[in-house]
Amino acid sequence: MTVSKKIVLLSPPANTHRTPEECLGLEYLAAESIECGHKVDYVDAWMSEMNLKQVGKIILEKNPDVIGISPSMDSFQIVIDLVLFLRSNQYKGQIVFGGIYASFEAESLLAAIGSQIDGILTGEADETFQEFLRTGKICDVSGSIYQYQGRIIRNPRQKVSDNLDSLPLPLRETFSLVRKLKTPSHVMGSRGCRGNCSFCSVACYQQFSTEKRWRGRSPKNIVSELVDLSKKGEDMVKLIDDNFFGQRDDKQREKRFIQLLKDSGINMRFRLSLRVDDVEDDIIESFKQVGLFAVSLGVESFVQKKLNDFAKGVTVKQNIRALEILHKHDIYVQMGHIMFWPFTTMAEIEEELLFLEKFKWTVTKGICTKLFLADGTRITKRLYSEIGFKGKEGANNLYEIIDSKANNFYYALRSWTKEFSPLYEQVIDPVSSPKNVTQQMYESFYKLYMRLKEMDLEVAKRLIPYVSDPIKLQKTLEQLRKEFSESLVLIGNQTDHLYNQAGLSIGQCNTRI
Ligand code: B12
Ligand code: SF4
Repeated sequence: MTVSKKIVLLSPPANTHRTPEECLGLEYLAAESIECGHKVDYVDAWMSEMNLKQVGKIILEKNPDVIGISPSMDSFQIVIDLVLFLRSNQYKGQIVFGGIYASFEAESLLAAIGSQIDGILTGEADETFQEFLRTGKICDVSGSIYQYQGRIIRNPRQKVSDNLDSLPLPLRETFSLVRKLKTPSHVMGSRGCRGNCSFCSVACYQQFSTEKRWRGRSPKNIVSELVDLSKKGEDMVKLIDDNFFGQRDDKQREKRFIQLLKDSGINMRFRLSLRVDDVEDDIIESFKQVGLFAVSLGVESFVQKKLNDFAKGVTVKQNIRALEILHKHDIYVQMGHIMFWPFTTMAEIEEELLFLEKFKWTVTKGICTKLFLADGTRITKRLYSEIGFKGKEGANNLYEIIDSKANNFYYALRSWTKEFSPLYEQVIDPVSSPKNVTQQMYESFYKLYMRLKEMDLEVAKRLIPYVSDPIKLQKTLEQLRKEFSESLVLIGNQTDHLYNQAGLSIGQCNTRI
């Protein structure tokens, strides 16, 4: 017989200005724990804009047997401070971490507070978290990493179920907050990705739990969740899958999904992520008919050599074709694009800029995008041995660009982008998150975003002639700042106005005890 435990599951406050979104992973664990007879208090401190003191107080009052926390890159330090606060206030229960960040950063988390927590449950924890609640001993649970007598112990990998339909639906206790913050509800249609790009954490995160690259829920199971959400009043969802189109089965799964969604009669806008080799004219058209309005698309580069280095498994031609199809169907595209990596050259930058200009209607988080080197990925391992790193910031290993002209260009562009990054984030967030605002409001934000993008492209073009001369680069930057300052103030005012009209607010940083 299972002993019922009192659990707090916590999505911690985060040190970021982006607007908070729900933590679906914890919502699954909450539903699974309730199903197994445990009493769960679900605390989304990020969405409720709690500060650390408030979170600490709530947890101490509840005094649960187990606390499960999902730290992120932006909450790493906060979570450490919270654990120390709880322990110094005589909290004696068990504490476990899990999720992607904790799995990859297990060693640094254990180095910081290994003696204060039970440990980390890596990878998908639908079964292992229940096992931990049952046994109470992290050393008996597969896939755990913990500290024992000062040493770090890694238990062998767990086995996860391939049948995602058997999972209970996630707990939606934060639904009213989701609606208040105007973020679409998150829905998971699959886990993993059939791609295996060298820089991607998703592909290697799967390896904590399974050999399989991709596992999908059945269309029926997904649509029944969408219908449930619609009955609650939801009209926009973000399918958080990294690759909604997982299988190579002639799109049978997707076609069935479209049919069932049509039959359900619900009215739901949605956004999903896909690979460029999944983009086909007819399927995009059918998806649009049932509510698809935006996609996140991993293009990454318009230089074939870079695509090969990133193991994207696609060609520049396929990238172009996918973008053209999506544009033809008026789908907003949030395009993953990586301008800089250690081996970037000026010739490549000029090539990329030509395509960024051609596809300037895509949404990118600025144009000064640099390859993120998370631990665990193949490219991080390769570059560590080839070039070494300068240090680490969050989950990102830091490096220089080897070509000096490309490096000068990067720093100049970064200095331009950094100065306006709060404005950038404010303008882009409703478009890229996306926010659940009217289509008309979405378009207004998009237009403002386009003005920033055009400015960026212009700045890049004007900096290029001076890449071998840092002094001239600086002077040109100053001149550009002066030239664009009035327009930026105007965009800022218009953005504030739109935020007011749409009832949106900017994320707060509530990270101090
Ligand atoms: C939705 C999402 C977000 C959302 C919501 C985050 C949240 N609160 O959960 C938003 C948009 C806010 C977001 C922001 C960011 N994200 Co994000 N995000 C995702 C995405 C697409 C899906 C996550 C998800 O819901 N998965 C579905 C659920 C069911 O799975 P899960 O979360 O993995 O949970 C399972 C296990 O991990 C585990 N688990 C999770 N938590 C816990 C806790 C405990 C105690 C235990 C035991 C187990 C456990 O059990 C769960 C069930 O099996 C992932 C990609 C991915 N596939 O994971 C990227 C991803 C996690 N994000 C990423 C990044 C980089 C970011 C940002 C830093 C981006 C940025 N530059 O701003 C920010 C960080 C901000 C923040 N504070 O989180 C990277 C992480 C890379 C890395 N190595 O760390 C990913 C992998 C995307 C990618 N392809 O690179 N993100
Ligand atoms: S296609 Fe996207 S999600 Fe899949 S492995 Fe590549 S980068 Fe990761």
